[in-house]
Amino acid sequence: MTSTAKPARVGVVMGSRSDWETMEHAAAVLDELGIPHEVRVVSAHRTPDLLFRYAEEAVARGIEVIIAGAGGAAHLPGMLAAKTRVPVLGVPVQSKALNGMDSLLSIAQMPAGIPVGTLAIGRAGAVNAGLFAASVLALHDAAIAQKLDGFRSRQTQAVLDQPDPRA
Ligand code: RP5
Repeated sequence: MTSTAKPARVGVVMGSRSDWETMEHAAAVLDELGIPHEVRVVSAHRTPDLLFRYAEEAVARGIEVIIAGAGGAAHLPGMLAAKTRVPVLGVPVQSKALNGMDSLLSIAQMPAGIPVGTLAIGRAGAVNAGLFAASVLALHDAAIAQKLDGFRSRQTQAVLDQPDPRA
């Protein structure tokens, strides 16, 4: 699925359909900023060959950032990063057993040489991964830069407009 007819520039991937509840927040940010993206389930453990293929083809397909969400033994972001130079942003999904601490540590504790940019656990991490991807694209895309600046201004104004938390 792509958000528009244009080729995807960001890949939003996740280890399981059950991660969509979290990862839809990354896709929503990309939609809001008009960034063409695709959404895929790619499991490090259940579909390892697909994972390798996705990572190996990413550069040639024009994917500029990969956002990868996974929970528990969250190997997906690290393994993608191992197989492509496309920047990988990892979103730790909040697991039931350990509240996402397992996901966070699995994603963050990469060995030197293969970086994954690790975001916060859960929805905040997914939202920020979308915004981070937008920031990367905005470095060389004036239209995205303008949309991102607008998003940030509106967010700031919304806080300033409601200074009383009881209102
Ligand atoms: C991980 O295992 C997925 O990223 C997901 O967060 C977790 C549980 O997957 P399901 O059992 O819900 O498919 O690989």
